[in-house]
Amino acid sequence: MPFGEIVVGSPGSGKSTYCYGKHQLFTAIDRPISVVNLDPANDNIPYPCAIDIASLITLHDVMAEHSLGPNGGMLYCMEYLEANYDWLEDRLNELGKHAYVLFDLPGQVELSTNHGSLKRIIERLGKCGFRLAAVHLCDSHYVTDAAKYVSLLLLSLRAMLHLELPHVNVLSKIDLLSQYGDLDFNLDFYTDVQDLSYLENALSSASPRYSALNMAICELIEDFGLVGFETLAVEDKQSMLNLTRAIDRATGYVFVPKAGETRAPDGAAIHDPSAAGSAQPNAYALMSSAMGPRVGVRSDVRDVQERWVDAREEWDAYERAQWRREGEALRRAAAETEETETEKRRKLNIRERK
Ligand SMILES: Nc1nc2c(ncn2[C@@H]2O[C@H](COP(=O)(O)OP(=O)(O)OP(=O)(O)O)[C@@H](O)[C@H]2O)c(=O)[nH]1
Ligand SMILES: [Mg+2]
Repeated sequence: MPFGEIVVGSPGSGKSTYCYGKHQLFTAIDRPISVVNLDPANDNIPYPCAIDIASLITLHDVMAEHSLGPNGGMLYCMEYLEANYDWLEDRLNELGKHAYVLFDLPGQVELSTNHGSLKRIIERLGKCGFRLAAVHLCDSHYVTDAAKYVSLLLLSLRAMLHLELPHVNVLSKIDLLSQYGDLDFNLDFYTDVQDLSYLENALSSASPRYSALNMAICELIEDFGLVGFETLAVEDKQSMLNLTRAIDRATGYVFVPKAGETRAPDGAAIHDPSAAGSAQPNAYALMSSAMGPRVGVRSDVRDVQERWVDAREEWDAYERAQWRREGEALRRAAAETEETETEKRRKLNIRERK
C-alpha cells in the first residue's frame, strides 16, 4: 500500500527544502520516495519532481485569466485540483502500489486550517489506499517570543483538528535558534507543551486584553492536550532520521519490513528479493515497534538543545574534525587501492615481457 506525507506549514517554514532533504536521505538509504509538487507558485523546485501541479495549472495563468491576486489565485488552484482529482490519481497510480510520496503544499495556512479543498483531496487519497500523516512545519523562530509561540500553538491545533490525519508538528530550522538570543525556557518546554501557565509573565508585558486573550488560548491548548513538536535541522542527518522515525510511527510505516526482506515467525529477518516492503505488514512485535521508546542519536530533545542551542559551536567544531578525519581516511584508502593497482599492473607487465 502507498504511504505519504502531507507537508504543510506557513510560508517559508522550509517545506520544499524538507522535501528535497528527505529525497536525498531516502535515496541514500535506499528507501522508495517520490515528491509531488502541489504548489502552483513553486518556480524553483529543488527536488526531482515525480508529479508537478504546474502541468495542470499555474498560479501565474490563474491570476492573469481571472484577475485574481496571489492569495485568491492560490485558493482557486486548490479548488481546481480538487475538481480535477482524477488527473492526480492517474499520475499517482503510475508511481506504483508501494510508493512513498511527499506532497509539497503551498504556504497558505488557510489550506490546512479552514479551507475545504485540501481536506477533501486528502480524504480521496485515503480512499485510494494511501496511509498518510500531516507534517506541519513551523519556523522555530516563533519560540523566541511568547505571543508568537501561542499563535503557533493555535495554528498547529487548528491544522490537527481540521485535517484529521495522524499529525507531526515540527519546529524547523532549529539550527538557527541560537542566533535569536536566549530562550526563556529550555527547548523541551516548547516541544512538550506541558504547562503553559509559565508563559504568563512573558505575556503580561503586552496590553492587558492581549495577554488575557493569549492566556485563554493557552488554557484551550492545554484542555485539548494534543499539540507537541518534533525538531528539524534539515542538513543534519541525525535530525532527519529522528524525524523520519516519528513520522514512520504516525503513518504506520514502522510496521513495514524492508523491501527484499520477510520475517520468520520468531521475528528474524529473511532475505527475499521478491518481497515488496509495503505489501507485507510486519506482524512481529507489533506493539513494541509502535510503543517502544524512540532510539537513535538525539531522539531526546535535551540532546537537540545541547547540539543546536547550548553548545552549538563546540559541536560544529567536533563535526568538522570528524568529517576531516573521515575525508582523510577515504583519501588514504583510495591512495592505497591506487598503489595496489599500480603494483598489479607492474607485475603483469613484467610477466608479459618475460
Ligand atoms: N538554516 C536552515 N535553513 C532552512 C532550513 N529549512 C529551510 N531553510 C531555509 O528556509 C528558506 C525557505 O525554505 P523553503 O523550503 O523555500 O520554504 P517553503 O515552506 O517551501 O516556502 P513556501 O513554499 O514559499 O511556503 C530557504 O532559504 C531554506 O534554505 C533548515 O532546517 N535550516
Ligand atoms: Mg515551497
